[in-house]
Amino acid sequence: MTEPTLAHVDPEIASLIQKEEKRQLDTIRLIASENYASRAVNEAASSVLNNKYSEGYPGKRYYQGQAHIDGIESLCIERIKKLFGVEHANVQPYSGSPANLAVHYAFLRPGDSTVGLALPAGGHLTHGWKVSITGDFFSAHQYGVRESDHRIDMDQVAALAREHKPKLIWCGTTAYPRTIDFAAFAQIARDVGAVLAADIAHISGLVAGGAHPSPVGLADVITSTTHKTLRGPRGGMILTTAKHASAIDKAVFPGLQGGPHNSAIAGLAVAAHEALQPSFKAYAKQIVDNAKALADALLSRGVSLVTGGTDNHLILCDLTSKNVSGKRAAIALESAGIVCNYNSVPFDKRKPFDPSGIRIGTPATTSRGMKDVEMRLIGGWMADVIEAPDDAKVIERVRGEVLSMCAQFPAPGLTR
Ligand code: DSN
Repeated sequence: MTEPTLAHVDPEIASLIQKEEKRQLDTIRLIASENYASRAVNEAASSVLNNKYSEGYPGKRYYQGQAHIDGIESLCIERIKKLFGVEHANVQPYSGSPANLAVHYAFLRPGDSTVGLALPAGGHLTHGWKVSITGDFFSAHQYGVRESDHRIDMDQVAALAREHKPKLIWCGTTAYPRTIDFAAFAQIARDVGAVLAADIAHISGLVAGGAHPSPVGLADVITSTTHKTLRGPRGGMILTTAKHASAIDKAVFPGLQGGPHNSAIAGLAVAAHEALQPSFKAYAKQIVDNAKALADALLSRGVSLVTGGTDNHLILCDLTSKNVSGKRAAIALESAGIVCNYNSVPFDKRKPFDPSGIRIGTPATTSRGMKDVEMRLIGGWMADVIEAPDDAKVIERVRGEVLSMCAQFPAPGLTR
C-alpha cells in the first residue's frame, strides 16, 4: 500500500513546515537555546517508535512488545552515562521543566525549602520562581547576581543556605554568560546538608565536549534538556549517582510521567553517539570561540554586554546606552534575518515584556560551520541594526548580507 504523503493529506501543515524549514535555512539563528539537530537525530525522533507505549523501565514494563524499545532505551542510557561519566541516567523526562519538577518530587514534600537563582538574574522558572509550581508549592528562596559585576553572588547563596537550611539547592542558568562554579555550590550544599542539583540545559553540549567544567562528582543530581548545545531532539534527562538513582527513577515514573516518548529517546541515543565522536569536542570549543568573537565584535561597536563578555555559548547585551529596547531591537533584527530573543538584564528598570536586553548565542551558527570571520560580520550587522532599528535601507542591506552568508553554510538536518 502506498500511503499518501503529508503534502497530500494535509497541504496546509505541510506548507507551514516547509516555510519554517526555509526560515531556518535563510536566517542567522542566534537564540541561545536553539540548534540544528542532524538528519540522523531527526530520523530517529520522528520514527515508528511514536506508535509504542512502554511505561516502566528497560526489563520492567507494564506493556508487552518491548523487545526493541528496551534495547533503544538501554543503549541511550549507556551512551549518556559514558558521555558524561555518570553512574545513572534517566532519559525519560519529556523536557527540562518536567526533569526539574521530578527532582523536587524525589527529594522534597510541599512546603520544603529550596534555594535557586532568580529568573531576572538569569535563572530558570523551575528553580523556584514564584509563578512556577516550584515557587508556589515549595518555599523557594532566590539568590541573584552582584550589582557590581553581575556575577552570581556566592556570598548570598551561602547566606540563604545557612538561613533557610534548604533540602535542595539549584545551580545552573538560562541567561548567564559565565562559567558556573560547581565546586563552590557543592561546598555550600555540603555545609547545610542539601542536595545540589545542577541544571546544565544550556551547557550540556559544552560539558560533554569539555568546553565547560563538569558538575559530575560535585552535584548530586544533574538535569538537562537535550536539544540545546547537545544537538539532540527535544527532551530531557536526569543524571545522578547510584545512591539517588532509585529516588529519581520513581519520581519520573510513576511519580510524574506516564509512557516515555520513545522516539525522543532514540533521537537522544543518536545525539549521544554523535557527541561521543572526537569532532564534537572541536564543535563545543568552536561554539565558545564563536561567542567570544561575536562578543568582541559587539563590544567594538559600543554594545554593552552583561559581565563584559562571555565564557560560554551565550551573550547578554544591555542596549540601554543605544537608546533602543530589547524588544524593538529583536524585532528589527528579525526583519534583517537575525533571530534572537529580547531578555531582561540584571536590575532591569524596564518590564520583562519589553526589557533592556537581547540574549544571543552561537550553537546554531556553529552547527552550520560558521567561524570567527562570520561572527565578526554578524556582530557588525547587528550593531548596524541596533543603531538604526527604523532605517529600512539598513535592514534591507543587512537582510541581503544575511541571505548570502546563509547560502554558503548548509544547515544540518534540513532537507535542502
Ligand atoms: N526556554 C529555554 C531557553 O530559551 O533558555 C529555557 O527553558
